[in-house]
Amino acid sequence: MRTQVAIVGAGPAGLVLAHLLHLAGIDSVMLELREREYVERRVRAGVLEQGTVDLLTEMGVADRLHREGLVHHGIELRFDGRGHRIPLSELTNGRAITVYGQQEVVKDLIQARLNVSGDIRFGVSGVRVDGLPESPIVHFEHRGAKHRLECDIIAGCDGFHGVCRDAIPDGVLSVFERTYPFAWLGILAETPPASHELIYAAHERGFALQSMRSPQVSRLYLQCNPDESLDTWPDERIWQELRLRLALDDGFELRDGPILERGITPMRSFVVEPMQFGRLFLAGDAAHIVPPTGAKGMNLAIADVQVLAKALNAWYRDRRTDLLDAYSETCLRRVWRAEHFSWWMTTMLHRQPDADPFRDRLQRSQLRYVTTSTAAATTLAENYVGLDRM
Ligand code: RFL
Ligand code: PHB
Repeated sequence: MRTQVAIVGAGPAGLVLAHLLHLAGIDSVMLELREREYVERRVRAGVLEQGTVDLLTEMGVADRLHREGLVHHGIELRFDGRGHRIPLSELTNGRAITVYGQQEVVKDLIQARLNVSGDIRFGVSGVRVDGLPESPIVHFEHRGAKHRLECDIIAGCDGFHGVCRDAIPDGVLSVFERTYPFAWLGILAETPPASHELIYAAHERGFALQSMRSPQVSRLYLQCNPDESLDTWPDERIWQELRLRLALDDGFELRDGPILERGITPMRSFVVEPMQFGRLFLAGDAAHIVPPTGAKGMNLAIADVQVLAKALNAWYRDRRTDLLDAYSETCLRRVWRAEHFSWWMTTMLHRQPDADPFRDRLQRSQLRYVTTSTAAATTLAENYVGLDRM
């Protein structure tokens, strides 16, 4: 079997890449470990930058996104019992974010691939990358048969726990990493969001976030310990803790409802450099992770493949290698900006487990500054809505 680009992983990065290549007349085969139903149900990110929405719109895969997505022009930072709105659009020449679940983006993209008879194989196993750096081959098993896929390029879009990054020989990659001494407990609940904008709350009991998926469904998060088990978080405890951390001096009502989904996510910052090795290109979580506080992970994954698709197009069409050669460098500029922003938001909003009065004072000062200085709020706003692409 042969294709031009073998794409490993059908998350946002792999799916957007496959579709962009299709639009440029480049063939791909996409290999996904999980079954379609699993991928489409995986609850994760929810915030799309303006640039992500613009790209999906240009690609012709955003009809439902425009019908059902919730456009937000501001977010709230809440601390000391008071809320402070950051007017994102006012501070960024009218840019906005759209709240639309990652699994909805994934569903729309899978449908778009299938509509044009794109080759996506779900439920593959034993994916193995061979022939690097210059003659890439992907071996895999699918529905009981072994396959060998020859290709010009491999796009490693297989997330943090994938196999592509590990196919790069020792000594090639530099790893930059931080783990945080806390995690997020996330729930999806059938209850209307208590506020129509996202609320990021810094509280002495820990961080809390109110987000949403629709006018009827809330997405809520609580800072917890990384080694905690969901068993220690019965529904009543989750709602009580959310109410305490999101409380306002002049009253805030959070109505509970059936919890549809729950999970605990550890928090880390992680980057490998470079993001390419010969004909293998890493994109999205396969190359970098950000803590979710800045809402950047899915957006970065999509921005990477936007760069990769453009570079591959120049290579196939004009035999130009400059954009492919510069892939890693181009992506890493955006990646490191998002790494900094996500680390900064995380540090400003979370409680450190080892109480340190000096750090507490710095944190409080930073929160006051961001919510009272237009210059500081603009820094937050322009990073949150996303910097210009490419
Ligand atoms: P994905 O989505 O992990 O997709 C990788 C795909 O590869 C498959 N795979 C393999 N396939 C074949 N062979 C193998 N050996 C394979 N190993 C793995 C996997 O099954 C999967 O389908 O990576 P991608 O495409 O790079 O996309 C990255 C995003 O998913 C991720 O960054 C975001 O979800 C992060 N994130 C957020 N990002 C945002 O932009 N905005 C947010 O608001 C936001 N909130 C979040 C988040 C992530 C969270 N969790 C659960 C990690 C909130 C949370 C709680
Ligand atoms: C979400 O809605 O899942 C969400 C929103 C904002 C974040 C992270 C996750 O920073």
